[in-house]
Amino acid sequence: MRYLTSGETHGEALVAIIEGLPSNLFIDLDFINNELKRRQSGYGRGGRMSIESDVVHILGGVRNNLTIGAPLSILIRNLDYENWKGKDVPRVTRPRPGHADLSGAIKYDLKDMRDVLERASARETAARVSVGAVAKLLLKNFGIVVKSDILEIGGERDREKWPALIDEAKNEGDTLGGVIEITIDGVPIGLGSHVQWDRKLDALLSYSVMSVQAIKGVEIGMGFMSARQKGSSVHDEIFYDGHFYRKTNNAGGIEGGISNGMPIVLRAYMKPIPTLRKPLTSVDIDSKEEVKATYERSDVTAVEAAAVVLEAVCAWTIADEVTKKFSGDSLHDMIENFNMYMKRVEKY
Ligand code: EPS
Repeated sequence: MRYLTSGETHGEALVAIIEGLPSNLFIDLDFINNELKRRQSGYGRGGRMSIESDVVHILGGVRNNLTIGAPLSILIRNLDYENWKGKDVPRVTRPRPGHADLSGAIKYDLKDMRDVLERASARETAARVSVGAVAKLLLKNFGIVVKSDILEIGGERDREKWPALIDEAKNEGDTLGGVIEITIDGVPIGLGSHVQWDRKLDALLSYSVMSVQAIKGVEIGMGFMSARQKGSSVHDEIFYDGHFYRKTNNAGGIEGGISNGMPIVLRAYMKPIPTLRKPLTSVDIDSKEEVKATYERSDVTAVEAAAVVLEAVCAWTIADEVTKKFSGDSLHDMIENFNMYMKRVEKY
């Protein structure tokens, strides 16, 4: 499967096109819209979220709530567009450190960095959450469930302290990042492959995770800690009791680039949003003089939103692997292929 997104944060709409979905998949609009609602929530979000109320409009690929094998196109309107339409918005000439502003403007030879930030904005993740929601609907048929858990905000593990920490950052005109854990339950043995670099499941998931705005690191299972341990305390010993099983899951469900039947566990590290109300030092691209970076509006933290986005991109990657492994033009063909494979695995 493949998908593309299009659209700018204050443009008319965001659009996503998914190709390669099997036919006869039930497109549950309530579920998709609820995922979008989850992405919009969370303590520390900025003013934009009180303007938007994200809902999908399916433009193609579905009849009578079922996919027909054709590309699925999704549109999410930006309600804020009405407030920007036809307005003479000022040029952005003071790049924000940490954002795409400066590098994007130089790369594309744009004199107004608004042309960069409009697309670089994490608003684009609304489109990706809608795509991920469709992936989750597909995965449901194979008993695969993607969940997220926030482990840290602003370096703090105690969630009772998060609201106060977020308030403090807000008062200081600052922002906070965090750590998010994704768990994928029900993944069968055998997604991904050891035989080629671009088929390794851990690599594919990492690519998806790192493609999410503001994510700076990803680890799988014991992850970075495993570099500091001896092999005997890292690797998950193998047992047999009618079926193969493990007592530990330090591998995070992936060995040699292949899912091993244990839950897939990964953690993503998100940096603080680079749009600061108390801006950092920058340089004006016209005058070349030292200035403070642009600030219009932003979130103090979007870690809760990022958790939903990460679920979405991981769901996509797993769904893509499921469609490769149990390939079929109709969902029923895929389920038959899946059941046949699971029978073989059981007998191994
Ligand atoms: C976002 C919409 C944006 C920001 C945020 C994510 O709205 P606006 O720019 O109109 O305030 O709240 O964007 C960023 C964090 C960013 O770095 O660009 C959204 O819908 O998630």
